[in-house]
Amino acid sequence: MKMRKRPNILLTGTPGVGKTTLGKELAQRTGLSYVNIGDLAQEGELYDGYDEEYQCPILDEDRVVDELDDQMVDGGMIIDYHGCDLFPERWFHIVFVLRTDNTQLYTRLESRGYAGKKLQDNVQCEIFQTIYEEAMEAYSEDIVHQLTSNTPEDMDRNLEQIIQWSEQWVKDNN
Ligand code: DAT
Repeated sequence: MKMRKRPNILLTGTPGVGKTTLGKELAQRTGLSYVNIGDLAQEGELYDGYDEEYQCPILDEDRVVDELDDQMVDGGMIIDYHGCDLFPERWFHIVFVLRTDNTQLYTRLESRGYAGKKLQDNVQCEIFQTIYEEAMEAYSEDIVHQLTSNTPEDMDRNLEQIIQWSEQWVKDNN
């Protein structure tokens, strides 16, 4: 039996905007597979050097792409990462950039233990809508959508919208 085609979804945005929370719930509700790029890199040690300024390993982007390519070609994947221009454009059928108000984001990142320059830089990343602009450059503008992610109600609404979109995509492509 031929497998039904399923879409690939990218959830991106500044750290703390709610990608992981949304992505995991979405996977449960849709049966799509959720992959957190940070976790994948950690498990496979897909690193290429160390960033002294931010005190974190540097992602080996080529190996991450190689690691996931077969699964992405098969479809049905939800990818979660705080960047988006490292992935091939052909991978995604839709790109969601989650957005959070600065004050809320500050509180969320602070309670995650971020402080000093790391905290400031991440909040600034959101203020300057860096990831949204990155997404608009890396993908066709008509597949890039911003989602407000301030409250649990926002998350419920976002979930419903993505589930509906996904169901429609499956109908249209099978
Ligand atoms: P990310 O994966 O983008 O780094 P996360 O899913 O870990 O973000 O969420 C960061 C924190 O914010 C976490 O404590 C859960 C909370 N959160 C996520 N989405 C939210 C929403 N829509 N409303 C309120 N809190 C939210």
